[in-house]
Amino acid sequence: MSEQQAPPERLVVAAAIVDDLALPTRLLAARRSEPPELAGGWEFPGGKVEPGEQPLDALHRELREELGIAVEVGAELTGPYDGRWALGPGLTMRLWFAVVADGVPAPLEDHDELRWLGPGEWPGVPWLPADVTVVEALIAGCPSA
Ligand code: 9L3
Ligand code: MG
Repeated sequence: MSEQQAPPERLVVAAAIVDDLALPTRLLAARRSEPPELAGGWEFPGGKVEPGEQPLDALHRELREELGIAVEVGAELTGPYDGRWALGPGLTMRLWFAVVADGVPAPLEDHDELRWLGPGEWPGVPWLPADVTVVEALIAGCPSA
């Protein structure tokens, strides 16, 4: 009898896009329009790393595709699962701070609204359940938020 093998974990990369890497006060949240079961939930923009792709390359690609921007990437906000954040069955996420280096963020793909959340507003949108934990950790680490 062969044992049941768990499917390989898929890595998702995402960005906490802020106004200033040294002293973040504003955070960019994106409202999903796809797929229907996630539509209306707010998230850190990003997406799945393709096979053979480096995580940071995937992050730059996703932000270019989804928001039309180039970013400067800062520190990683590591999660409790080997540095990653749990998203759901078979999916974990890595997340980095980033600032916009070129372009103006626009909801080009998979989102229908973007919002810059100011000080005190970071918890104030209905984040996807998986992203709520990350927002809380982000706020705890950003006294200026
Ligand atoms: N996901 C959750 N929070 C996020 C991101 C970027 C993604 N901040 C979840 C939603 C999907 C899966 O990860 O179930 C893959 O994301 P995408 O490639 O559809 O953006
Ligand atoms: Mg995405």
